[in-house]
Amino acid sequence: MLTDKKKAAQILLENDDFLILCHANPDGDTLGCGYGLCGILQKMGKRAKVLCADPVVSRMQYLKDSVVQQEFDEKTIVSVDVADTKLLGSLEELYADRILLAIDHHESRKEFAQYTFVDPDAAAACELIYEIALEMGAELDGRIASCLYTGIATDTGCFKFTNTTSRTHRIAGELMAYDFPHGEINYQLFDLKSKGRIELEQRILRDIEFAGDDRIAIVWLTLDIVNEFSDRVDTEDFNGLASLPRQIEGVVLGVTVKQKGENLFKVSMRSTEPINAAEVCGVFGGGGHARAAGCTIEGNLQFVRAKLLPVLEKAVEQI
Ligand SMILES: [Mn+2]
Repeated sequence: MLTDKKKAAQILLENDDFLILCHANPDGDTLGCGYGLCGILQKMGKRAKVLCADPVVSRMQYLKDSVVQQEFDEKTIVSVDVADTKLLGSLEELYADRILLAIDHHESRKEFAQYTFVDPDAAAACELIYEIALEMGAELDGRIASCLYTGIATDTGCFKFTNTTSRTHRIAGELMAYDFPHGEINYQLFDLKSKGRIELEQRILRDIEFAGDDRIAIVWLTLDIVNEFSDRVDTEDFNGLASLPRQIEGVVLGVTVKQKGENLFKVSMRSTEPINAAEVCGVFGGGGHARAAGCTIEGNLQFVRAKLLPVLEKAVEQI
Protein backbone atom coordinates (compact mmCIF):
# COMPACT_ATOMS: atom_id res chain seq x y z
CA MET A 1 0.00 0.00 0.00
CA LEU A 2 1.28 3.49 -0.85
CA THR A 3 1.58 5.71 2.17
CA ASP A 4 2.86 9.15 3.21
CA LYS A 5 5.69 10.37 5.42
CA LYS A 6 3.36 10.81 8.40
CA LYS A 7 2.44 7.14 8.33
CA ALA A 8 6.06 6.14 7.65
CA ALA A 9 7.10 8.10 10.75
CA GLN A 10 4.32 6.47 12.76
CA ILE A 11 5.42 2.97 11.68
CA LEU A 12 8.97 3.73 12.77
CA LEU A 13 7.83 5.18 16.10
CA GLU A 14 5.50 2.30 16.91
CA ASN A 15 7.88 -0.57 16.13
CA ASP A 16 11.23 -1.81 17.38
CA ASP A 17 14.05 -4.25 16.56
CA PHE A 18 14.65 -2.92 13.07
CA LEU A 19 16.53 -4.51 10.23
CA ILE A 20 17.25 -1.94 7.52
CA LEU A 21 18.01 -3.31 4.06
CA CYS A 22 20.17 -1.50 1.50
CA HIS A 23 20.40 -2.41 -2.18
CA ALA A 24 23.28 -4.56 -3.40
CA ASN A 25 26.31 -2.89 -4.97
CA PRO A 26 25.53 -0.06 -2.53
CA ASP A 27 25.88 3.63 -3.32
CA GLY A 28 26.10 6.57 -0.93
CA ASP A 29 22.35 7.09 -0.90
CA THR A 30 21.27 3.61 0.15
CA LEU A 31 24.07 3.43 2.75
CA GLY A 32 23.43 6.98 3.96
CA CYS A 33 19.75 6.10 4.42
CA GLY A 34 20.56 2.79 6.08
CA TYR A 35 23.10 4.02 8.60
CA GLY A 36 21.39 7.40 9.05
CA LEU A 37 18.06 5.78 9.87
CA CYS A 38 19.83 3.22 12.06
CA GLY A 39 21.44 6.06 14.01
CA ILE A 40 18.11 7.89 14.36
CA LEU A 41 16.36 4.78 15.71
CA GLN A 42 19.22 3.87 18.06
CA LYS A 43 19.25 7.42 19.41
CA MET A 44 15.57 6.96 20.28
CA GLY A 45 16.50 3.92 22.36
CA LYS A 46 15.40 1.39 19.76
CA ARG A 47 17.43 -1.51 18.44
CA ALA A 48 18.43 -1.27 14.77
CA LYS A 49 20.93 -2.82 12.37
CA VAL A 50 21.77 -2.46 8.69
CA LEU A 51 22.30 -5.22 6.14
CA CYS A 52 23.59 -5.13 2.57
CA ALA A 53 24.45 -8.00 0.23
CA ASP A 54 27.75 -6.39 -0.78
CA PRO A 55 30.59 -4.84 1.24
CA VAL A 56 30.89 -1.10 1.84
CA VAL A 57 33.70 0.49 -0.20
CA SER A 58 36.53 1.93 1.89
CA ARG A 59 35.77 5.56 1.07
CA MET A 60 32.30 5.13 2.61
CA GLN A 61 33.41 3.13 5.63
CA TYR A 62 32.69 6.12 7.90
CA LEU A 63 28.97 5.56 7.29
CA LYS A 64 29.19 2.06 8.74
CA ASP A 65 31.31 3.33 11.62
CA SER A 66 28.68 5.95 12.50
CA VAL A 67 26.51 3.41 14.36
CA VAL A 68 26.98 0.69 16.97
CA GLN A 69 26.57 -2.77 15.43
CA GLN A 70 23.81 -4.43 17.48
CA GLU A 71 22.93 -8.13 17.52
CA PHE A 72 19.29 -9.15 18.01
CA ASP A 73 16.44 -10.95 16.25
CA GLU A 74 14.77 -8.50 13.90
CA LYS A 75 11.03 -7.86 14.11
CA THR A 76 10.59 -4.93 11.71
CA ILE A 77 12.13 -4.86 8.25
CA VAL A 78 12.56 -1.60 6.35
CA SER A 79 14.15 -1.14 2.90
CA VAL A 80 15.78 2.11 1.80
CA ASP A 81 16.47 3.31 -1.78
CA VAL A 82 15.44 -0.14 -3.07
CA ALA A 83 13.24 0.04 -6.20
CA ASP A 84 12.84 -3.70 -6.67
CA THR A 85 13.51 -6.69 -4.40
CA LYS A 86 15.84 -8.01 -7.14
CA LEU A 87 18.19 -5.19 -6.17
CA LEU A 88 18.62 -6.73 -2.71
CA GLY A 89 20.95 -9.27 -4.32
CA SER A 90 21.54 -12.31 -2.14
CA LEU A 91 19.26 -10.87 0.58
CA GLU A 92 16.20 -11.08 -1.68
CA GLU A 93 15.43 -14.70 -0.91
CA LEU A 94 15.67 -14.17 2.84
CA TYR A 95 13.70 -10.96 3.29
CA ALA A 96 11.77 -9.94 0.13
CA ASP A 97 8.32 -10.99 1.39
CA ARG A 98 8.81 -9.71 4.95
CA ILE A 99 9.39 -5.99 4.34
CA LEU A 100 7.02 -3.79 6.33
CA LEU A 101 8.08 -0.38 5.04
CA ALA A 102 9.89 0.68 1.86
CA ILE A 103 11.26 4.24 1.64
CA ASP A 104 12.34 5.20 -1.86
CA HIS A 105 12.58 7.92 -4.52
CA HIS A 106 12.74 5.94 -7.79
CA GLU A 107 10.15 6.86 -10.38
CA SER A 108 9.92 3.35 -11.79
CA ARG A 109 9.68 0.92 -8.95
CA LYS A 110 7.87 -2.23 -7.89
CA GLU A 111 5.60 -2.33 -4.87
CA PHE A 112 6.79 -5.14 -2.61
CA ALA A 113 6.44 -3.88 0.97
CA GLN A 114 3.34 -3.75 3.14
CA TYR A 115 3.73 0.04 3.21
CA THR A 116 5.58 2.08 0.59
CA PHE A 117 6.56 5.72 0.95
CA VAL A 118 7.90 6.91 -2.40
CA ASP A 119 8.60 10.47 -3.56
CA PRO A 120 10.18 10.66 -7.04
CA ASP A 121 10.68 14.44 -6.64
CA ALA A 122 13.35 13.78 -4.02
CA ALA A 123 16.85 13.82 -5.50
CA ALA A 124 17.97 11.29 -2.90
CA ALA A 125 16.16 8.90 -0.59
CA CYS A 126 18.18 10.53 2.19
CA GLU A 127 16.03 13.66 1.74
CA LEU A 128 13.04 11.51 2.68
CA ILE A 129 14.77 10.01 5.73
CA TYR A 130 15.49 13.56 6.91
CA GLU A 131 11.85 14.61 6.47
CA ILE A 132 10.62 11.48 8.22
CA ALA A 133 13.04 12.16 11.09
CA LEU A 134 11.54 15.65 11.47
CA GLU A 135 8.06 14.14 11.43
CA MET A 136 9.15 11.71 14.17
CA GLY A 137 10.52 14.55 16.26
CA ALA A 138 13.83 12.68 16.23
CA GLU A 139 16.99 14.23 17.59
CA LEU A 140 19.87 14.27 15.07
CA ASP A 141 23.60 14.62 15.58
CA GLY A 142 26.72 15.06 13.47
CA ARG A 143 27.07 11.37 12.71
CA ILE A 144 23.48 10.97 11.52
CA ALA A 145 23.74 14.23 9.55
CA SER A 146 26.96 13.01 7.86
CA CYS A 147 25.11 9.89 6.62
CA LEU A 148 22.12 11.78 5.23
CA TYR A 149 24.33 14.47 3.70
CA THR A 150 26.43 11.77 1.99
CA GLY A 151 23.36 10.26 0.29
CA ILE A 152 22.24 13.65 -0.96
CA ALA A 153 25.72 14.62 -2.18
CA THR A 154 26.31 11.33 -4.02
CA ASP A 155 22.88 11.06 -5.71
CA THR A 156 23.23 14.64 -6.99
CA GLY A 157 26.88 14.32 -8.11
CA CYS A 158 27.83 16.83 -5.42
CA PHE A 159 24.80 19.03 -6.19
CA LYS A 160 25.65 19.21 -9.91
CA PHE A 161 23.01 16.98 -11.53
CA THR A 162 19.73 18.45 -12.73
CA ASN A 163 17.79 16.46 -10.10
CA THR A 164 19.13 18.93 -7.50
CA THR A 165 16.35 21.21 -6.20
CA SER A 166 15.99 24.02 -3.69
CA ARG A 167 14.60 21.37 -1.34
CA THR A 168 17.85 19.41 -1.78
CA HIS A 169 19.92 22.46 -0.85
CA ARG A 170 17.62 23.39 2.03
CA ILE A 171 17.88 19.92 3.58
CA ALA A 172 21.64 19.77 3.00
CA GLY A 173 21.90 23.21 4.60
CA GLU A 174 19.91 22.12 7.65
CA LEU A 175 22.10 19.01 7.97
CA MET A 176 25.22 21.20 7.85
CA ALA A 177 24.06 22.87 11.07
CA TYR A 178 25.27 19.66 12.79
CA ASP A 179 28.93 19.08 13.35
CA PHE A 180 30.51 16.87 10.69
CA PRO A 181 33.38 17.31 8.21
CA HIS A 182 31.43 17.95 4.98
CA GLY A 183 34.46 19.38 3.18
CA GLU A 184 36.52 16.29 3.98
CA ILE A 185 33.61 14.01 2.98
CA ASN A 186 33.19 15.71 -0.41
CA TYR A 187 36.93 15.56 -1.02
CA GLN A 188 36.94 11.82 -0.23
CA LEU A 189 33.85 11.09 -2.33
CA PHE A 190 34.47 13.24 -5.39
CA ASP A 191 38.12 14.29 -5.68
CA LEU A 192 40.30 11.68 -4.03
CA LYS A 193 41.82 9.08 -6.38
CA SER A 194 44.29 6.30 -5.71
CA LYS A 195 47.70 6.50 -7.40
CA GLY A 196 46.70 3.40 -9.40
CA ARG A 197 43.55 5.10 -10.63
CA ILE A 198 45.49 8.14 -11.85
CA GLU A 199 47.90 5.80 -13.66
CA LEU A 200 44.95 3.94 -15.15
CA GLU A 201 43.47 7.22 -16.42
CA GLN A 202 46.86 8.17 -17.82
CA ARG A 203 47.05 4.80 -19.60
CA ILE A 204 43.62 5.02 -21.23
CA LEU A 205 43.95 8.69 -22.10
CA ARG A 206 47.18 7.88 -23.94
CA ASP A 207 45.13 5.93 -26.50
CA ILE A 208 42.03 8.14 -26.53
CA GLU A 209 40.53 8.24 -29.98
CA PHE A 210 38.87 11.26 -31.56
CA ALA A 211 36.44 11.17 -34.45
CA GLY A 212 33.76 13.32 -36.11
CA ASP A 213 35.86 16.51 -36.14
CA ASP A 214 36.81 15.98 -32.47
CA ARG A 215 33.18 15.93 -31.43
CA ILE A 216 33.46 12.25 -30.53
CA ALA A 217 35.96 10.90 -28.01
CA ILE A 218 36.37 7.18 -27.32
CA VAL A 219 38.35 5.53 -24.56
CA TRP A 220 39.03 1.81 -24.56
CA LEU A 221 39.39 -0.32 -21.46
CA THR A 222 40.66 -3.56 -22.95
CA LEU A 223 41.28 -6.78 -21.02
CA ASP A 224 45.01 -6.17 -21.53
CA ILE A 225 44.74 -2.89 -19.62
CA VAL A 226 42.49 -4.42 -16.92
CA ASN A 227 45.05 -7.20 -16.40
CA GLU A 228 47.92 -4.73 -16.36
CA PHE A 229 46.26 -2.75 -13.56
CA SER A 230 44.32 -5.37 -11.61
CA ASP A 231 46.98 -5.70 -8.92
CA ARG A 232 47.41 -1.93 -8.59
CA VAL A 233 43.81 -0.71 -8.35
CA ASP A 234 40.56 -1.75 -6.63
CA THR A 235 37.73 -3.10 -8.80
CA GLU A 236 35.97 0.13 -7.88
CA ASP A 237 38.69 2.09 -9.70
CA PHE A 238 37.54 0.65 -13.05
CA ASN A 239 34.17 2.41 -12.56
CA GLY A 240 33.28 6.00 -13.36
CA LEU A 241 35.50 6.20 -16.44
CA ALA A 242 32.53 7.01 -18.66
CA SER A 243 32.54 10.65 -17.57
CA LEU A 244 36.15 11.19 -18.73
CA PRO A 245 35.68 11.77 -22.51
CA ARG A 246 32.74 14.09 -21.89
CA GLN A 247 34.98 16.45 -19.92
CA ILE A 248 36.78 17.44 -23.12
CA GLU A 249 35.70 20.75 -24.62
CA GLY A 250 33.93 20.31 -27.95
CA VAL A 251 33.12 16.64 -27.37
CA VAL A 252 29.38 16.06 -27.65
CA LEU A 253 29.50 12.28 -27.60
CA GLY A 254 31.80 10.64 -25.06
CA VAL A 255 32.18 6.89 -25.38
CA THR A 256 33.80 4.38 -23.07
CA VAL A 257 34.25 0.82 -24.35
CA LYS A 258 34.98 -1.87 -21.78
CA GLN A 259 36.06 -5.28 -22.94
CA LYS A 260 34.23 -7.90 -20.88
CA GLY A 261 35.43 -11.00 -22.73
CA GLU A 262 37.54 -11.89 -25.77
CA ASN A 263 34.57 -11.10 -28.02
CA LEU A 264 32.34 -9.03 -25.74
CA PHE A 265 32.39 -5.24 -25.35
CA LYS A 266 30.25 -3.00 -23.12
CA VAL A 267 29.76 0.51 -24.45
CA SER A 268 28.81 3.51 -22.27
CA MET A 269 27.84 6.80 -23.90
CA ARG A 270 27.48 10.28 -22.45
CA SER A 271 26.12 12.99 -24.71
CA THR A 272 25.41 16.68 -24.91
CA GLU A 273 22.15 18.01 -26.30
CA PRO A 274 20.84 17.38 -28.95
CA ILE A 275 22.63 14.04 -29.30
CA ASN A 276 20.41 11.29 -27.91
CA ALA A 277 22.69 8.63 -26.42
CA ALA A 278 19.80 6.21 -25.94
CA GLU A 279 19.01 6.37 -29.67
CA VAL A 280 22.63 5.80 -30.64
CA CYS A 281 22.87 2.81 -28.29
CA GLY A 282 19.51 1.62 -29.61
CA VAL A 283 21.20 0.88 -32.96
CA PHE A 284 23.02 -1.92 -31.11
CA GLY A 285 20.00 -3.06 -29.11
CA GLY A 286 20.89 -1.03 -26.02
CA GLY A 287 19.22 1.94 -24.38
CA GLY A 288 19.07 4.22 -21.36
CA HIS A 289 18.57 7.95 -20.96
CA ALA A 290 19.01 10.75 -23.51
CA ARG A 291 22.27 11.93 -21.91
CA ALA A 292 23.58 8.57 -20.65
CA ALA A 293 23.06 5.17 -22.26
CA GLY A 294 24.74 1.86 -22.92
CA CYS A 295 24.85 -1.19 -25.16
CA THR A 296 26.75 -4.41 -25.68
CA ILE A 297 28.49 -5.40 -28.91
CA GLU A 298 29.86 -8.86 -29.67
CA GLY A 299 32.91 -9.46 -31.81
CA ASN A 300 36.64 -8.81 -31.64
CA LEU A 301 38.08 -5.37 -31.04
CA GLN A 302 38.59 -4.52 -34.74
CA PHE A 303 35.07 -5.66 -35.58
CA VAL A 304 33.48 -3.67 -32.72
CA ARG A 305 35.45 -0.55 -33.65
CA ALA A 306 34.39 -0.86 -37.30
CA LYS A 307 30.75 -1.29 -36.27
CA LEU A 308 30.75 1.54 -33.76
CA LEU A 309 32.58 4.38 -35.52
CA PRO A 310 30.20 4.95 -38.47
CA VAL A 311 27.19 4.98 -36.13
CA LEU A 312 28.85 7.52 -33.84
CA GLU A 313 29.89 9.70 -36.78
CA LYS A 314 26.40 9.62 -38.21
CA ALA A 315 24.97 10.70 -34.85
CA VAL A 316 27.06 13.88 -34.73
CA GLU A 317 26.67 14.60 -38.45
CA GLN A 318 23.36 16.48 -38.16
CA ILE A 319 24.64 19.04 -35.68
MN1 LIG B 1 19.02 6.96 -4.41
